[in-house]
Amino acid sequence: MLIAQAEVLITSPGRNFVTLRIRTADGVVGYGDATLNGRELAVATYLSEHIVPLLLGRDAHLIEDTWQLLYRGVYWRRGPVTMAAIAAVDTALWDIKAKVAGMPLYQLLGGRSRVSCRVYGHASGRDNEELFDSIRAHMARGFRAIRVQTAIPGQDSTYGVASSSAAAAGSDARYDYEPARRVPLPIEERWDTRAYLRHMPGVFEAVRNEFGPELPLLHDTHHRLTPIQAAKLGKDLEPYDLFWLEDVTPAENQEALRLVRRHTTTPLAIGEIFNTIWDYQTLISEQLIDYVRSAITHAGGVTGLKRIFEYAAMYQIKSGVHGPTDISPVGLAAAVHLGIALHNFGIQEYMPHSADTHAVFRPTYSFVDGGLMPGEEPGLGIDYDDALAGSFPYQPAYLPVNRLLDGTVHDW
Ligand code: CS2
Ligand code: MG
Repeated sequence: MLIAQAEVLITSPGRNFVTLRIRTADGVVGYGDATLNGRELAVATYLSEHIVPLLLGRDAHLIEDTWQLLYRGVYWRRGPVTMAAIAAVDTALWDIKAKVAGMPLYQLLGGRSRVSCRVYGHASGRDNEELFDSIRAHMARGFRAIRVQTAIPGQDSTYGVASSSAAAAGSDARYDYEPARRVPLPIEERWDTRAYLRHMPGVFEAVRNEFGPELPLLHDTHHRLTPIQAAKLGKDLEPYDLFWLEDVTPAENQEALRLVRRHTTTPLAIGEIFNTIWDYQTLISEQLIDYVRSAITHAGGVTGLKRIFEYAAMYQIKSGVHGPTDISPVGLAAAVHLGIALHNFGIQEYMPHSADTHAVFRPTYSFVDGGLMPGEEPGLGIDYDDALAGSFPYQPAYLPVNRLLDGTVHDW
């Protein structure tokens, strides 16, 4: 099972995706997602210049050894670029191993632990009326758990809020707040923490009054609060029984979550920008969080993420895998295979990709009754269309930056 070829594929069907394709000497092909939103070419170059030469001629079956070689063997370890590159290699090798075994990947990961992976969708609105319409539109499309984001009065644009009703409902202009924008320089947004903290409890009260107590509701703070502000928000939202409150602080300082935890019983989710198990060491061992948010694409692949979840399971912490549109269908497929097998699965984020993206990657997972089901064919269930991908050339794009009202750069 020697590796004969490894290609870095870049396409932009509405947004940029970086994919690694590994081919063995006897023609088995595996795919891995290496997309790092807004910094795509850094990972592509890391792969093509530094990793592909190491792969050629290696045994494709050596998944753990390859992971360790690319992690320990380069001296410079961790970081989003390195870990996304390792993730792509690792995922492609799992895809190959499952194809050779003649099984869908989840069978190699231990087999089914559940019927499907429950997901949550993104609803948003510039006011409550638009937000309610967006929640209804998501429920009509089959979502049974909803993330709620809303504009903050007095702010021109807010993270997570679509710029039109159609986008908020999840049309094909869907989720326009999410992709890195195709602009020569990052767009600048403004942020007022006090206005945000005042506004959010009333929004959740209105949503609960309209939709009742059952619907699981989530909210993303996108790293913007200090620990004491986060503690206040968690406390203020307790009456509305959130499924989780996400990324309340930047959490590079894991100990910050001790303070938040002491003040609130609102469940906490964190980690979409983390990339190794070490980023979670204090958070997990001190039970400061309830859900682990890393993605296969950013945290070292199936091998890296499985290791984090098994550690989390010892502390009754569950998975809540990051699944915005910047995780390609390859990364999402891998998450669904892992999620169906994992004992401590919690929920999966799901922002459906555009029709063009589906046409390029041809994923075989399906969205049924509020959950994602993996495909049943051997491997991950991805079949990349080179000709179509080639018709969507890479376009430079930047995520926005965020400034406080006085101009200070803040976390986006
Ligand atoms: C977001 C992310 O899905 C989420 O919870 O926080 O979509 C994040 O904005 C993007 O991954 C940035 O690339
Ligand atoms: Mg998030």
